[in-house]
Amino acid sequence: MSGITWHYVLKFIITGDAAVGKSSLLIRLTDQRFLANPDPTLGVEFGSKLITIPEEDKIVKLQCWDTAGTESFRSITRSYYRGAAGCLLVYDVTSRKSFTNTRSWLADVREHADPHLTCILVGNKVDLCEGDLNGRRREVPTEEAELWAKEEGLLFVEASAKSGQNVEDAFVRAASDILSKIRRGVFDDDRSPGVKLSKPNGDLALEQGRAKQACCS
Ligand SMILES: Nc1nc2c(ncn2[C@@H]2O[C@H](COP(=O)(O)OP(=O)(O)O)[C@@H](O)[C@H]2O)c(=O)[nH]1
Ligand SMILES: [Mg+2]
Repeated sequence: MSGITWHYVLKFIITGDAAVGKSSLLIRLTDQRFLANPDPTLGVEFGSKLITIPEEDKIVKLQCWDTAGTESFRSITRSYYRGAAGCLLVYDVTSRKSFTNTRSWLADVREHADPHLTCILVGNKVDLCEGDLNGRRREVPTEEAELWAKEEGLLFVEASAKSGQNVEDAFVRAASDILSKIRRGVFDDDRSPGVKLSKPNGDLALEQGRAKQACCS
């Protein structure tokens, strides 16, 4: 393989309550599929994907760490926050409790991750709210979540891992924001642990193999 395969490698974490659809969002991003009954995440899982950021004219390799939302794994997942450049903070639009809990997940992220990290609030499962009848299942109004995201300086999107709506867009928007921070000198490229510049002639297959080994050893 010759030439630059990607310009940046960005470390992302996906966090939020159990069952809001974190693993499903990652599977949708990397495999373009949806599982009605995915296995519950034990600790941390890993997925990787190349995306293009047209506004910055860059190819980015996302390395995503999907964390377990249950209390028993919380201390493990915290150690994965360190060095992340981006975060998907996920709740379920049909569960007010999961939205309320994003406050404590955000506090965790702010305590353990890079202060310049880009965070996008993702209201997942919007497919469950489509149509008049299903509209009643919604427990978190879009405007309320949008307002809170703005107050906290988070990006915001509603998505569905089931239909695929806005899933890649959520990652692209966050990655694009990170690249603009790199351009403005907020992130210090190579010196920020969650941001790595590509090596010319980088071998994608080799890098992916290494990442898998690192996560499973
Ligand atoms: N209808 C619908 N169900 C979803 C969506 N995303 C996830 N689910 C379901 O919600 C449950 C929990 O999903 P999972 O990805 O394991 O959540 P996690 O614990 O946050 O990783 C599973 O039964 C999924 O099939 C979605 O966008 N729409
Ligand atoms: Mg999971």
